[in-house]
Amino acid sequence: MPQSINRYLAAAVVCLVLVCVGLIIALAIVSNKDNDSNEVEELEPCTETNLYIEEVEPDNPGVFHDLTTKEINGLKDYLYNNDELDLVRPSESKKEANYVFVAELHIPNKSDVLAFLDQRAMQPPREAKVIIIRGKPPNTEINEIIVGPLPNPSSHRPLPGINASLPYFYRPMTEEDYGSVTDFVTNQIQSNLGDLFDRCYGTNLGNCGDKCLSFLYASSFSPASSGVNERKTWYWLTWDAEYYTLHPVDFSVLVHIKEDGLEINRVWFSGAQYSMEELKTEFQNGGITCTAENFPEVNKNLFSAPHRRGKIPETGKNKRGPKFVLPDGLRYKVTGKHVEYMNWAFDFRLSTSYGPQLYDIRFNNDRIVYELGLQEVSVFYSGHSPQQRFSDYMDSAELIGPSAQGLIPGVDCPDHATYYDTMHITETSETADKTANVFCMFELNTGEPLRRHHSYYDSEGKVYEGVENVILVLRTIITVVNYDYIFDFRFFQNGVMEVKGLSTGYILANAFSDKELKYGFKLHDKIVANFHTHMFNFKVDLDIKGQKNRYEIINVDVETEINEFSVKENSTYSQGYITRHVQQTENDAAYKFNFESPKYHLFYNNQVNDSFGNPLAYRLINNGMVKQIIPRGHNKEPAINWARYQHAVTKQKDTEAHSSSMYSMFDTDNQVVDFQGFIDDNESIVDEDLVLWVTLGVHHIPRKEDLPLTTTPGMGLSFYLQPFNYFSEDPAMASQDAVRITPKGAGVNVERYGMPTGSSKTCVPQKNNFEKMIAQEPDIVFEN
Ligand SMILES: *[C@@H]1O[C@H](CO)[C@@H](O)[C@H](O)[C@H]1NC(C)=O
Ligand SMILES: *[C@@H]1O[C@H](CO)[C@@H](O)[C@H](O)[C@H]1NC(C)=O
Ligand SMILES: *[C@@H]1O[C@H](CO)[C@@H](O)[C@H](O)[C@H]1NC(C)=O
Ligand SMILES: *[C@@H]1O[C@H](CO)[C@@H](O)[C@H](O)[C@H]1NC(C)=O
Ligand SMILES: *[C@@H]1O[C@H](CO)[C@@H](O)[C@H](O)[C@H]1NC(C)=O
Ligand SMILES: [Cu+2]
Repeated sequence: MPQSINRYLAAAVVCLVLVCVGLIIALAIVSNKDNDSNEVEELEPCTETNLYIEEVEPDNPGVFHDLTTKEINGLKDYLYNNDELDLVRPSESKKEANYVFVAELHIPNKSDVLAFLDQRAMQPPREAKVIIIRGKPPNTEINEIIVGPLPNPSSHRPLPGINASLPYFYRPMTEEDYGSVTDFVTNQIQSNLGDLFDRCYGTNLGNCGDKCLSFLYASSFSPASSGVNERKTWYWLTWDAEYYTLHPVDFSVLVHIKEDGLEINRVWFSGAQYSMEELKTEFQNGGITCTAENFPEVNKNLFSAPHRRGKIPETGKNKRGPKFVLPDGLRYKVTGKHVEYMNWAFDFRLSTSYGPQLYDIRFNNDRIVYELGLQEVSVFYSGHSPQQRFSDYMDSAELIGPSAQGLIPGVDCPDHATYYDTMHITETSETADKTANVFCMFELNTGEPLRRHHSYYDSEGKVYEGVENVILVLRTIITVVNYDYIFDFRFFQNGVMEVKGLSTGYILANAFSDKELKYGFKLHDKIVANFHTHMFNFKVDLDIKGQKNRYEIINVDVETEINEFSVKENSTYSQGYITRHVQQTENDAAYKFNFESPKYHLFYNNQVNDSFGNPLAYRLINNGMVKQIIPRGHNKEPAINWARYQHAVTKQKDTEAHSSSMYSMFDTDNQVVDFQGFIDDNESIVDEDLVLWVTLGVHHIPRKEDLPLTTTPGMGLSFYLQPFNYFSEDPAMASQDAVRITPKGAGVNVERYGMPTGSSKTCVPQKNNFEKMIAQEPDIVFEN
């Protein structure tokens, strides 16, 4: 199966790395063509570029490569032919049955991978991690097993490091929750309360044409909030209009999902809670007074639907914006999912459970990071109504990988990006589900210099030197119900790496009531949107000059000393100075930001110094910190206990592979993955293999401009890994993107290090046939 892409860039991409002025002029000329067609030459794409595109899946996939079709087929043969496992296939009924919830690549133990990569040992066997939900009575449970060797497995064993038998009610959101439970709730509620809906909403949940009320949204009610170890979910009633999270009505239902059936526990209606019978009786006795609300008027001006509206700004009217061109073709190379770009190299994949993961990130062939991956995305809401108040999500319960869908060229990623597909095996995939265009990669000219200095005056030497900041971006975007999260991995030519998260998509609104104003603003006639906090957690397994690393904090302290150079008597002078502290244990390294004491965070191997005695270090810079405001131990806070710290550093263990799990919605009594436990054993972290866990987040108080969609500016969160005395100078000194200008006689000399100035030829981007492609393959954009 062809892995990838650029199917729609006809032969490939084209021209220049940046928005070249010539091109903009050219486009302007092209757009005026009708008027002056005789005078305009036909412009051509700059180059036909060789794309290093993986056309076929590798026969012998590398150690980090996601499962191939051949391996998936072998895995399925093994699983479904194994009597002991006793599994039903995805297309069969899963009611009271055992089935595969997720299967994906199992990364071998780090020591085995490193022996293979660094010491020419054999490649460790390829294996799959399989999560099996065993719903067949009497012994219901959840198991995680490792199956191998692929492509023709012969055995399986429990995944080390977690309880081999997990309680059945821990299971994440399944097809059942979205399908049969929703059907049950809809039928029960409509048959008992249909008259109430007719009276109070002017429609109902049954024969309602295109003006329906539906249970389109659900929030799990964690045992931490319900007080019982049971699987319960709030189902929200909303108008079924674009977009439904902006059209809730003040009605929700708490459903208990038992092993032997479903039960409606509570109904919330118009600011009060009832049992279904109570509400029904009260309505029949005339105790409910209401005037019918109207279904939103659906047209292009509906506040919740993004259609272009408003006066078009005069400037730029009917003109397209700038586009990128690649004058000399791609400057990166992708083989399988292995990337080489300038001095950088890395591998990437999309984990079904956890989303984007990068491995073996090297600069100049020197490993900096062994593994860098998203672990969890959470959002915790506040509110008065129970459906809003208890909406605390750990998105891995929805599976992060399959939440990434086809990216749209030109908006999601620049036109010149290349795209990569993935495959997932979930409870619904009878065959391997290929998902197209889940990653894009592109070079980006940030439009800022990477460095520059301009000495204009004679006295300062008359020299200009600067470098364009051109970086490589690997991007994926996940959509979890209403929210969209853009994740970027950005590689700079000066050895810096950035991990960036941005949020957009629809906010989750709540039906307006005065009681909600404590938590948010009224944004439209019937809705209020409440305060909530988005958080992301990342694993960064740093290997700086080998695996024996230290974590050192540089404190910036303040001294006030006598100023013997002042003419004033007893004058003092205050200034900062630095002190260096190697962190000894995992508890020392669990970091909570304090504005009063500025710090640098360094990671290095104490055995590798430069000639001045400095360790060759990398530094963490976290520009996306957030404060966890829920007190420790309260309600669902333990489920994201990684958020207690802006970062933490633990000793690497294969059994501590991830900071979170897809069970974290329901497992608060006995967390399957308890990140705090990684720290609590308080192991030494001096000269050990260290893993850094970084939390990013943002407090979001929605405002009217979050309608219809939340916009990205101001929502960017990122952390950087920056070399700190690691190189002897800026490693981007080697970049050919530099310019140096010096005086030459009466004129100037422009040194471009062999690169043409770009003005020799005017060219346009390659034609993009994305729209033709999606006409033929619509499932790139929408489920079929
Ligand atoms: C991998 O490491 C875990 C934990 O140290 C251990 O239990 C397991 O046996 C190892 N597996 C292999 C294949 O070496
Ligand atoms: C494993 O899970 C079972 C319930 O399924 C529980 O009784 C047991 O205490 C758990 N063991 C550990 C070590 O957490
Ligand atoms: C300077 O410090 C000395 C010793 O503490 C003190 O005696 C003197 O009064 C101070 N002078 C002024 C101007 O504060
Ligand atoms: C590197 O420098 C540190 C002091 O910064 C010193 O403790 C260490 O022994 C040095 N390592 C080597 C291999 O010289
Ligand atoms: C962690 O270990 C260090 C060194 O043994 C000790 O000083 C510190 O008190 C321990 N912290 C906790 C919370 O146990
Ligand atoms: Cu938000």
